[in-house]
Amino acid sequence: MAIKNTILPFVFLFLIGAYPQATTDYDLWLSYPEIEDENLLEHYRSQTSTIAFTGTSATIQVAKKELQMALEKMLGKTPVKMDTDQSNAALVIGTKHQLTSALQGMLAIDLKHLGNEGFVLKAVVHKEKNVLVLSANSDIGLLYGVFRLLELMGQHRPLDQITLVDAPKIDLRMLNHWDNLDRTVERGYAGFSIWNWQKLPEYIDPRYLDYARANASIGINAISLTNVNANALILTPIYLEKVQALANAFRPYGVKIFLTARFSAPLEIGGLGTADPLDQNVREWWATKASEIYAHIPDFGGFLVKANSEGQPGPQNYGRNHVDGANMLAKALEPHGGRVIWRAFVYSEHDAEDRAKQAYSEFVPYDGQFMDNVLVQTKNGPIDFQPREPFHPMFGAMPKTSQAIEFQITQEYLGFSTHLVFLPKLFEEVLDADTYSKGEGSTVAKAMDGSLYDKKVTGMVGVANVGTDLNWTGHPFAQANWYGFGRLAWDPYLDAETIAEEWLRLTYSNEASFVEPMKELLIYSREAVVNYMNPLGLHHIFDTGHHYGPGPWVSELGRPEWNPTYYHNADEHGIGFNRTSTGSNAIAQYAEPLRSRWNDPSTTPEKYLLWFHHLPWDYTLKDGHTLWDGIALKYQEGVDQVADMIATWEKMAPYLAKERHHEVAMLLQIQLKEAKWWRDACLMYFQTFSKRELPNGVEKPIHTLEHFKALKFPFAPGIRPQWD
Ligand code: BDP
Repeated sequence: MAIKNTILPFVFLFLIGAYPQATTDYDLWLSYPEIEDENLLEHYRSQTSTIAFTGTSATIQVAKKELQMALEKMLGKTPVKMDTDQSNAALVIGTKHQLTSALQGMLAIDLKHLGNEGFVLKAVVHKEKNVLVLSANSDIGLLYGVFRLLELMGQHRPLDQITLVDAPKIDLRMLNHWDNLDRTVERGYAGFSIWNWQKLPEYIDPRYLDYARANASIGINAISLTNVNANALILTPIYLEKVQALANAFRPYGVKIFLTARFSAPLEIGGLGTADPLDQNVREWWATKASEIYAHIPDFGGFLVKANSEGQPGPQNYGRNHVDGANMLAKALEPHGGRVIWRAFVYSEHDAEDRAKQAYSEFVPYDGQFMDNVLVQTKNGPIDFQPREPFHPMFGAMPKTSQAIEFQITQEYLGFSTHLVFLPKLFEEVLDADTYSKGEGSTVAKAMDGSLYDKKVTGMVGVANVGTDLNWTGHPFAQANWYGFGRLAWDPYLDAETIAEEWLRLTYSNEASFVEPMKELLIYSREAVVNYMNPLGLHHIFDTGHHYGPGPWVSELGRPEWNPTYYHNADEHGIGFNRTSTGSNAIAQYAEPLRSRWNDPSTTPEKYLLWFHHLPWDYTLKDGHTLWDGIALKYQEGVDQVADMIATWEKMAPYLAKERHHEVAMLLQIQLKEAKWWRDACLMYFQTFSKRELPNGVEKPIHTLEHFKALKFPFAPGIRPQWD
């Protein structure tokens, strides 16, 4: 009894002490903290003192609820009331046709250019009063506008002079979940899949709605639910009912559902003897399947397909090609307005060609042959979501094909959910890269948004990093990567700094003395991980299978291109992959002047040096160091940058609750330990070839190379249960 009495209050205090912190992380960038600045409060209160918000659709109800909740939290105002009387309102929200003609006139903006998803937010003076008008062509445009208004307020931005006209530049802004039906997540580091298939369709986890809210708040309008290494069961009636329930839940938020289609589904669940795309029965089977899906989900987005890639079935199993496969599915979806997203992530162990060249070689000749409702989805770089890769040469090289660019938000090759790495910096680098495909200024962003070549449909895709973890993404700062992906998919010309600032202000604090140093930290966090994992263009030197930690020595895997030794080619003469005209000639897949520039190490940016060149250990870098010293110093720089991150974070303690601060502090310590692991393991291994001492300034390793080689992680998270 006595024991109970002393422990219980302690447990209780612990719970109430810990819970608010946890819920804050759950709230993502939508926590809407109370505004304390009196002037700002007054400004926002008067600008929202009376609200006219017209409309009753499910989307409008969602928008109203969000507005109400956020204003009550930020302005401490209860309750926030809304009606439809625009004559006296301080904030007027309505589609173009719902606005009074006086207000329509005052907007003086042709809403036609906003399309179906854009919005305008404008401060006008109406009847001698400041009125804020939010308008759009559709309810979903209004929902996006409401979120943006709230985000501006969350960042303490003034509204009295505002004229913000904004519309997404990319049609399909999509997350790909790599979630399996057993709820494991391939390359997922934030717990299990948030899709609770067993309780669906009846049970709609409130988390689904928060997930949809978060996506809508950054403009994400499509998701594929299941792993690209697909299971055909998702297309069976019992699962389609569950998918329908999710589609119904997400519809008000403007989020469309796609499913991954296993190419061999007609065999596995259809009872057919073949999945040959030119077989009439197969074609009919898919057409019937498409109709069945649309009967459940009238606005179904379509299929995402990984075919003839890493052992997945595909048209080539039947002597057909990617066009045959993609167009067969496209035909089945066409009558319903659906799309096929066909992945270009292909490489073959039977092809001795440089893996970096294979997708281009295979797909570019098909330009112009895909149906209009097909998008070819291509990873940002030619290998596989490495910390740094040059852009994929397919961007800009298929003018007659709709293309989607695929980024990985989950950090398979970037330290899982333990390392703080701000990925918008990586995304920005790729989007800003000049392909020169139509002369100077032909950036990847322009190739993607249809401004360079007329595209039927445009897309940007991110492999999701969310799971059942209380904070969604494992690392609280990994939320910034979800946020930043959405913002860039909406506008691929945004810069990473702007995004970092927005996210920091919304998630943590508006204090300049917090925002400025933390923004700097976020920006260099990406270069830090490149430095301590894969400096100077090194790539794919991760330990095998799980990709956790370094494994540059791995050389015995079944497929040559799964071995790190294939990529770094270290030997006594030097290191790097010769992709020049004297090597694999991958540079020929890039337009001039890149081709010539990257053919010569002296004109290749050093960040890509060993991607394109095999160079001697004493090759002289731009700063005068030998290549060996330069590599070693980069590894050390990466470690030092993590130490700097820790020092900066220490100083941030006053700005956030203790538990929240401590959580990130602990994660940063793991990051430091792992950065040193990368440095020491890679340098000791490469040293066996370079036979050179570590330069001054590089810490001496405390373990042996054998120690690192012997490390095994059979239970590392995110690994595929089996390669089928
Ligand atoms: C690789 C992952 C693997 C994925 C594959 C893909 O290791 O799990 O299935 O990409 O994108 O990076 O299909």
